[in-house]
Amino acid sequence: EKKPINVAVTGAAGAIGYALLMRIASGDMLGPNQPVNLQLIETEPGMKPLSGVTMELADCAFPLLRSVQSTTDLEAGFGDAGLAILVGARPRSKGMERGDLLTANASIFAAQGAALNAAAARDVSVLVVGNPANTNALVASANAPDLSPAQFMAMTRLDQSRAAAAVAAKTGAHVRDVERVVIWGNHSATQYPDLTHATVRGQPALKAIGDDAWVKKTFIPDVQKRGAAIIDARGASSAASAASAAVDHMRDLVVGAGDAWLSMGIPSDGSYGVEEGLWYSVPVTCAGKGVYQRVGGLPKPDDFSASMMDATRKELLSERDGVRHLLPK
Ligand code: NAX
Repeated sequence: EKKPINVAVTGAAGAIGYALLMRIASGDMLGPNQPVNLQLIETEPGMKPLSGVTMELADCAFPLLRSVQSTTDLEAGFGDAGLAILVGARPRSKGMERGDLLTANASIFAAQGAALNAAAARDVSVLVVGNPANTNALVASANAPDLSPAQFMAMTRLDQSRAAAAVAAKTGAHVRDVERVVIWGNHSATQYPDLTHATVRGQPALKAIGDDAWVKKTFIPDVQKRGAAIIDARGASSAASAASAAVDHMRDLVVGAGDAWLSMGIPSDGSYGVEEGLWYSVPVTCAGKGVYQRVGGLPKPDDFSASMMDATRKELLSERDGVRHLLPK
């Protein structure tokens, strides 16, 4: 039998955690032959609801679930973790300014970066889901000097899937037939969902859609604001779809995804005028075993794309300015 993989999840008692843990434990994320140990991290007030979730995990009698540990201690929770999914974050409360939220969350991710640095497996892959995800990934990595920045990723997979689903609906194709949709930049309303390289059934998506006004006036803003539309309809933010995107991201990273283009927020290498040190979403391919590679050699973006990519870059810069005091010199 395969050796179990240790998967750490923060915010495990939250809405995303509830959906995510079931998918990991059932084998959806790492496959039907891969046992897992769950290492669940919560706040003190989160421990009681978490005990209910772990009762349910036991009651599911998942054949692949080898052990479940629940803790408030970061180093214990991240100990020897091969995969870490950082979901727990402070939600925006009434009257809270965006800057306050940024700082409150950044201090959480500074502590988690330091604990990962101290305790996780040296080849750990860290996926940041909690918002503001890109800047939280930056802060966590900055506090983990012994791990490579490339090991920290911010999740934009949900945005990618939302964009692909919108294109499928528009063209009457199945979502599986929509490829190479790209999310650039921040996981926020400034993100740029880009169809320049996308294909539908192997044909250029922009040609299949044939409606530039729809792309610019409907598709892009709808994808950017999809999270708000779900809150408006459901009275709660997307949870199952966010969990599903995290499962997809980690599965592709660990198992590999051939030549598929997948978007993730990773440390910039300076391309597209994005300064190094920002976590900016770009297309990558995944070879498996935690290895990903940026898609290179793309033609220079046209003026519209360049201005969209620049706007989201500027937002990430200003977020970094807001957390500078938490970045070690
Ligand atoms: P919930 O409020 O339901 O759950 C969050 C959980 O995290 C709570 O149980 C809380 O006790 C715990 N928590 C808070 N601080 C913690 C800490 N320091 N250590 C460990 N646990 C901690 O939120 P949920 O709906 O699950 O959303 C979680 C995060 O995901 C939010 O920041 C949200 O904005 C973000 N999202 C990110 C998405 C993405 O695509 N990157 C999409 C969905 C979601 O909006």
